[in-house]
Amino acid sequence: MTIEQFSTKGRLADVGEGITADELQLAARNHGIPLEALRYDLTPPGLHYVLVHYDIPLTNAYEWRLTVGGCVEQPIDFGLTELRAMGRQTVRVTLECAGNGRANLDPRPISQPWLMEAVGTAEWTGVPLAALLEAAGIREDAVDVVFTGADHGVERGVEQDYQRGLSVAEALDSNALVAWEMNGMPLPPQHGYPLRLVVPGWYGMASVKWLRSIELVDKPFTGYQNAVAYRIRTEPDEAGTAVTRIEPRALLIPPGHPDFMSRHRFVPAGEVTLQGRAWSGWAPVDRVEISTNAGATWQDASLDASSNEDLAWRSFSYEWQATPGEHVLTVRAHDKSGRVQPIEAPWNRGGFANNTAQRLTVLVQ
Ligand SMILES: Nc1nc2c(c(=O)[nH]1)N[C@H]1C(S)=C(S)[C@@H](COP(=O)(O)O)O[C@H]1N2
Ligand SMILES: [Mo]
Repeated sequence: MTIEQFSTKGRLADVGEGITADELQLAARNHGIPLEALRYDLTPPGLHYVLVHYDIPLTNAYEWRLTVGGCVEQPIDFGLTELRAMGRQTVRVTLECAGNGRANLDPRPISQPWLMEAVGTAEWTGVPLAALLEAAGIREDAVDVVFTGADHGVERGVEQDYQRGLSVAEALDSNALVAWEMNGMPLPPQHGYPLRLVVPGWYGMASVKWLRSIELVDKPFTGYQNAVAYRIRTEPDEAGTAVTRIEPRALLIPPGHPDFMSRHRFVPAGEVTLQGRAWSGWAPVDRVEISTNAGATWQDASLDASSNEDLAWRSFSYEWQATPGEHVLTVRAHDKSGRVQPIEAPWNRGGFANNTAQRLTVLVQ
């Protein structure tokens, strides 16, 4: 075997081709939120979605060093104790994988086969990234900031550390945090123990886990995860556009009870309170619409005002008079920037940023 053998372009499933063993292997490692766990304001860490490109590294908080270097006045490195002494801020953030929705696309991009469950909301505690950059002193020639994790692997024939870049302006203005706690506890291994970046509003790929280095560079960063992966393309060889912030999405907590195999829902007739969560990385969600007849007519759901914090999800609810028979429930989110979730989002080769509306078929008895 040679590394070159793995340097294939992203593949699309053939017509009628089912989930492959490679996709199943990814799906068994990288799990989504069980949709009923949308009931928690804060996702308990074991129920938060997980996405790991390579292996979860074995790490130790006592020995951990984070270096800040490159185009800075004074390179610094920090241990966990020093970072804790720099300040402490807690931010509620909804993270979503950029590949959420991919497995429902036709043709299906072969990769982690998310349906719509690659989301979770946590309170992350750490020090603002801006404070670390200011401590090191950003030099005039700095253009991008490169974040490197401790995990290492091969992706389409390219051996690499997991790395992502942000522009200096994005790094300073995004309220990003270098976090050591999730929901008041040390980060679990799969979520980046002992230290990770959290970039509120951005798709998950920006929030580098097992963060060991922050390097300011004087040219636009062209690493794999910025320039090759995470680009919206319709043709394999085009440069495409960068995946950045989270598009608006609403998800219903599936009502009633499920069939084990198909997860088809059974709901007793009468008054049913439909509930769910809606979020957007561009601006807070300010409206959620719901349809109980497959999109023929729409009503406004009521939004919970108390959860309208930052860019974290908001809960919504709607009282439905459920009549016997089969019904298709669907929801769509609007945000304060004027973005509206589409019923069907346009296709792209990576299956990125696809916020096609959820459709949930229920049998009312
Ligand atoms: N070091 C490192 N950071 C990473 C990843 C990774 O594979 N390695 N995956 C990214 C992707 S694609 C996503 S969606 C989020 C997932 O974060 P979570 O597993 O804490 O939900 O982590 C991001 N940060
Ligand atoms: Mo992701």
